[in-house]
Amino acid sequence: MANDQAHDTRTTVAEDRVAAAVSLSVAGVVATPAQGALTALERRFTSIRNFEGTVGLKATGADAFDGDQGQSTFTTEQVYSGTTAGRCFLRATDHHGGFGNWGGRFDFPNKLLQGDELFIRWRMYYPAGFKHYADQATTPGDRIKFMRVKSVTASGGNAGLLDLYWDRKNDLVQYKTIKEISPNQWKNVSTKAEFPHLFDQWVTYNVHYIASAVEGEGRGRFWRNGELMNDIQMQTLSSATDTLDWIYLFTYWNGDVPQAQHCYTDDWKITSDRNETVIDPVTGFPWIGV
Ligand SMILES: [Ca+2]
Repeated sequence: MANDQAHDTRTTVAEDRVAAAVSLSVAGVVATPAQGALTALERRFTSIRNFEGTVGLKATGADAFDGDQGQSTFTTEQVYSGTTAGRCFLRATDHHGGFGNWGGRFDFPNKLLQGDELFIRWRMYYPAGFKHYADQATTPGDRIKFMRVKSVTASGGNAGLLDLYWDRKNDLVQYKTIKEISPNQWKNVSTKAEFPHLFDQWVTYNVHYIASAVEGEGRGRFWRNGELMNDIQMQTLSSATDTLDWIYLFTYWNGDVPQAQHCYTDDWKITSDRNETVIDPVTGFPWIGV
């Protein structure tokens, strides 16, 4: 099929990957509106968070995190768009998780149900020396929870999170995705060789989820800087009656903090409405775009 990455040598042949990513910004490569709509009309929403705010104050409000922002502030140190961005800060003393100190939460205006879909595009900046892993001496093997979609049961209980992870420092895999359930459903997204961490530059991520408790119907697609990392058939809900309710950026360091450090975030777009997306000209998949 035309939309199958396996048949698109622009993204499956290693030497074509750089050219494919570059081609997205070349004039003449025009993305067209995405076709079809999965999310029911009454559950379509779009949320923009550009982290415009008063420098030094907590990064919370209608243009930033809705809560759990902890130590996150508005800053001009690094800015992707507008005049400020969000600065996420982690203390060396934030051991054993430090929930609520790291990153923050974006609420959805409404719950998303099985069969609905979710598109997310955001920017991150990691200064040189930033460590994407837990302290290996005290908590060997711990992966870091990066971008997390909260799942809730019909009665309001915790149904586990749908997470994008940074994998272990010494693992060949770089990004992993998991649907927390019993047992957890793990999938590899990309390797360190293909997608090494980037520093002192803005990095753009795109994710597309289709919500389903059926692995063959659920979907996770992941891009970095316009390059498709993976297109995965995956279970994105634990139960067909669960919902997707909000997003965490970090919020929890999965093990001991290796050092005091910070990174930046800006220019979030979160939508369940395919009308807010276009077709990625390289893969043929719908996305928000770079
Ligand atoms: Ca901004």
